[in-house]
Amino acid sequence: ERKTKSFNFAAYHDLETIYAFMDTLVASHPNLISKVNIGSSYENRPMYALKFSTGGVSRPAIWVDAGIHAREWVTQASAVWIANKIASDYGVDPSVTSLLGQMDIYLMIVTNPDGYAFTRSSNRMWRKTRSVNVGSSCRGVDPNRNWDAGFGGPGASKDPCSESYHGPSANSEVEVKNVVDLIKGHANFKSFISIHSYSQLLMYPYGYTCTDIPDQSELHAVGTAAIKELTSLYNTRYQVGSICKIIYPASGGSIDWTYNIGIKYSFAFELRDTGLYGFLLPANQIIPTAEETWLGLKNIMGYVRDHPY
Ligand code: PAY
Ligand code: ZN
Repeated sequence: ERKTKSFNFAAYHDLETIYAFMDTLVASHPNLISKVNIGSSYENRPMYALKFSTGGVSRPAIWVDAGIHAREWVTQASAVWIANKIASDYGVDPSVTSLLGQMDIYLMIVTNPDGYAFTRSSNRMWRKTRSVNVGSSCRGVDPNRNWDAGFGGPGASKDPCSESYHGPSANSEVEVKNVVDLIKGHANFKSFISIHSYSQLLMYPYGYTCTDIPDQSELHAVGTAAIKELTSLYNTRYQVGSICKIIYPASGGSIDWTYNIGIKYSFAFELRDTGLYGFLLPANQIIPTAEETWLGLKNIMGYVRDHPY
């Protein structure tokens, strides 16, 4: 309690500090939060999800991840703030309380720990994993081109030196495989939300094709309602649409895979800004970004809770 209160949410932190924050948060909310080790990264760093649960057995659940792209620092930083917010709002905010009365939330703050460590130590603009590519001196695979959905299709590169290199095969990246295994093993996720930056977008599938999904009109309405909440706080403008239509064709993305395995409420956020600072968003925007994002997220989560399927 004392330590989370002194944590500086308005700063970017290294991996060790984020992991220490998670331990402190779990220790101060032992009946609500546990740390789930879903496996290790390529360079052998542990990958942790925070599980928020008030009990039950394999309750319907919502997945939220941040930082699958290493350089998108406001996403990991916002996820830290959001973890703390969920913990402190449980029992206080009726919508969080009722959500956690029925569902579990899994929050993975640093989905690409090797890449994140590399952005801190060597190259602030690193996006990919850090795996070695056979036959190339370029390292890393784009972990958002490596999922088994339209793998190797439009908007992905077969060049290991490209920022959007899809990798040798779907799930070749252990970081992706670890999440895939957790999702499949759990088998009761109702929503999967991946947090990226930047561009101020709320997107739904597909990325690998501009063909509409069967649930297009519902997801568009859910997204539009969520963005209305998000924008209400600081007037940050967002657009809503499919990945393919509002940003660009991108195959092998996480939410296309989760949608195709039956997780209807699959969304991806692109947080602030629209390019002025881009990935280098000043730290004084972390808390406002996290606050507004949380309003959008909470709106989606409430909808998911109220629309079981
Ligand atoms: O799932 O968010 C998605 C697909 C679209 C993103 C992607 O390329 O994976 C969009 C980019 C991202 O967040 O990685 C947008 C940023 C600004 C970029 O690097 O181009
Ligand atoms: Zn990204």
